[in-house]
Amino acid sequence: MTTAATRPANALTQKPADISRVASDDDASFLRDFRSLSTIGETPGHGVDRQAGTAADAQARTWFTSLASQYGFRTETDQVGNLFALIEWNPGAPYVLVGSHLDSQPTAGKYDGAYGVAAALHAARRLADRAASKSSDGGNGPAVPKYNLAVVDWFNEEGCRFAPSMMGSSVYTGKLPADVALSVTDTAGTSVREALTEIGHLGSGDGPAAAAYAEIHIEQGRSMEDSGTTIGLVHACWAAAKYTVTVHGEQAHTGSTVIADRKDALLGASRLVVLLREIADHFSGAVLHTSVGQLTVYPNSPVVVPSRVDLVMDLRTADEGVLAAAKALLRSGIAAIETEANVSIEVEESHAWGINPYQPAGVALAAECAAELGLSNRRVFTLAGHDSINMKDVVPTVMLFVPSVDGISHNEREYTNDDDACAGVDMLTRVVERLCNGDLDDAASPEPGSRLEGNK
Ligand code: HGY
Ligand code: MN
Ligand code: MN
Repeated sequence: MTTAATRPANALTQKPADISRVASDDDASFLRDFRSLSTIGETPGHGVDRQAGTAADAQARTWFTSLASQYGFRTETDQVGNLFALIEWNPGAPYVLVGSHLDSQPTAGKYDGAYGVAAALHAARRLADRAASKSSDGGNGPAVPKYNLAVVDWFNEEGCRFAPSMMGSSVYTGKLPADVALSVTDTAGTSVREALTEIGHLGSGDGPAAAAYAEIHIEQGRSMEDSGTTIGLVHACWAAAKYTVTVHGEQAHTGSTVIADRKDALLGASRLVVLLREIADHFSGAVLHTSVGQLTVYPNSPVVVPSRVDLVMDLRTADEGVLAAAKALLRSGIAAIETEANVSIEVEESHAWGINPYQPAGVALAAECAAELGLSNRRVFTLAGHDSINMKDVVPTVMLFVPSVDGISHNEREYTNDDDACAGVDMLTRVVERLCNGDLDDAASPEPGSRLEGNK
């Protein structure tokens, strides 16, 4: 079987429904830049490690600013490290934002987030070139766009070093106070403010005012590959509920303390891990995904019964009813574990989002663009979180996917073939061109009145 690991780096998969794309200089230029980005923070397993606010993240941000300045875009950084490359066509007009994130999970793939930022820079460069050739042909080309354009690298989308995830876009959209974000610390006690200062990327202000937002990302699942689809039109997201949990026990000798006297925090935590899987199994049809992705044991000595375990629980589903039922099972399961394992368990819901639709007009606009370009497309859910989940609550937003080979994600073997990656850049360019022309101005926002006109 051909897997992401064995597939050649330039493998092409042409889907029957697509009009054959002819590889262009634009494709070659995009792939060259994306490959250079992929070497930053590269791991021995050919993935990347660029956790937010680290030296590798800083290097990726320098890659961004160098490319932006090569294209003639001005760059600025806001108060929580969101990095923007701006093209101003209409002084005073708000911006269409397009981007994703350059930070990664530890031992991550090269595509998650980074593909979307590289694609956004290239889409912006193509649109800037077109606008420049229009002004040099005496105004006979297409009209000057209504909105300005800004490419964005959202700070700390992944949330692995600093929780919560989608931190930069949460602050930008007013969902998380900047002070709270800047005060978050990693496990070594370094705050976001200190990390950004250390890498020289603590900026100021709120960033440019947004009129609309577009993002392209790899699917991180296999539905598009299975259906032979090149472009995913994201119409809604799964709900997520993340909990930070502390299991309290009592430190004791692993050899000498009799079993009946033990308050073993790790036993309680282990039962929680199992409980989460049992709850997922309880709902047939795979409509609920549950995990514990992080476990910190104290004092973590071979000869000590642990007194404390911190962990993070993550529940995702496309069904609010399932989520409510899962939460009820979780509550009763936790109470039982406290009794059976002789521990106490503190639970805090630390980050959550609901099943909110993207604006249907944005999905329709994206479908039109895909049809114009002859690219196969279908409506898809996003199971993972994205900065667009925040942005869609405040401005008209288009979220696009390209296929992930074998659905592999948060793994060094994550892979998208070059042809799909390049088709995605064409698609993003066309969508952003239409957003800059104001084609989604009438799209209702799920929370009317919360658009970011006052963001500046
Ligand atoms: O939680 C998430 O899905 C994320 O950070 N992308
Ligand atoms: Mn991502
Ligand atoms: Mn990710």
